[in-house]
Amino acid sequence: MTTNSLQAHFDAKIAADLSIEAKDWMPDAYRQNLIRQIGQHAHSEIVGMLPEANWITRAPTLRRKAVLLAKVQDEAGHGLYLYSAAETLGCTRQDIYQKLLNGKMKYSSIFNYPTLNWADVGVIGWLVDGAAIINQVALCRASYGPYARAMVKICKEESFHQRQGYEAVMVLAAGNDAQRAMLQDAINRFWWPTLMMFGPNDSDSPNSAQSMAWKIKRFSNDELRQKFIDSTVPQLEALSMTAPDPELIWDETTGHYRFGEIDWDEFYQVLKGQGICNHERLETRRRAWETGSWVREAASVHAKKMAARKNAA
Ligand code: BYC
Repeated sequence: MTTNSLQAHFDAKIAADLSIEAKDWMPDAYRQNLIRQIGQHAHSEIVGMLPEANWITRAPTLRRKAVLLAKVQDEAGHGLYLYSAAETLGCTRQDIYQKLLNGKMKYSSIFNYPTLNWADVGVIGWLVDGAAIINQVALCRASYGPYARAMVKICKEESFHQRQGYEAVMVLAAGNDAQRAMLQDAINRFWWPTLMMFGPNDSDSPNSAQSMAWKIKRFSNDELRQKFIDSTVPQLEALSMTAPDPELIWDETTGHYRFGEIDWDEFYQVLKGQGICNHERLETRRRAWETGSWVREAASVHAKKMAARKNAA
């Protein structure tokens, strides 16, 4: 088949909403765009373990500790499904992981903010996992099959994470003045960074148009951000808490909340590595890579021995 007919076949599958699978022909730009997005997504899961893991040793009860441990382990699992999905596109896990460690690939900006108190853990589950679900439910219909299928399992677990986060903040909201103040403080610090998770406004998003044409993204950054705000503000009100946005108001005519301008300077500073925790997050991952070298070495020796035994049999 000529490149033109392969391209026509690919375009027809996208138009018909059929999945593109690993062995199918695909344009190189589609492949590279997916490696970029899936890789960034995988790195986000792995770096995203760190802010909450900070509280495992200080969880207020044994039950909270067990739940938090399980949640953080789930995030590691999400990273592994996503690295596997990226590998189906022909890149190696080692290569894209090195690109995380040397700063050539991004991870979600949200994980460059510190977790200062216990309420932050509940707020991450509720707001950050809540935002992730809105984004990821749409990705369950991404045109690339291995990415879409990984998303289905991830979304099931993220729903549980969001529920546990909301349950934790409900307890604080029903607590004493100090607990309610701690919760409000956590919401104040995480509200805007959570809105930034959806990426730049559509007019400033260089990848969106092509990703939507390829049906990798089904909704734009602004559409998903609006969906998140519309579904989250009633939850905020149910807690008798407020968002740190004086312009947040229900608009009868559009049937959506209107909200203030995001601080895009802050967003781009964080992307450039100037956020509060960028340095610490990458250093932690680099240290884990170095101190874990013996595990990789032992695993590869074991794999070689097993292969030799199989060949000899
Ligand atoms: N942070 O053209 P755009 C989780 C980058 S973890 C950092 O709109 P695109 C969890 C973007 O990559 C799950 N970078 O890009 C884990 C691009 O840069 P490059 C987190 C961002 O790809 C543990 C540039 O800005 N979810 O749930 O069309 C505990 C221009 O943007 C961000 C995902 O990773 C950002 N916020 O759309 C708890 C979702 N926003 O690559 C929870 C998967 C934008 O050109 N990713 N950039 O150098 C996506 O859905 C899309 O990649 C985005 C951006 C919506 C984020």
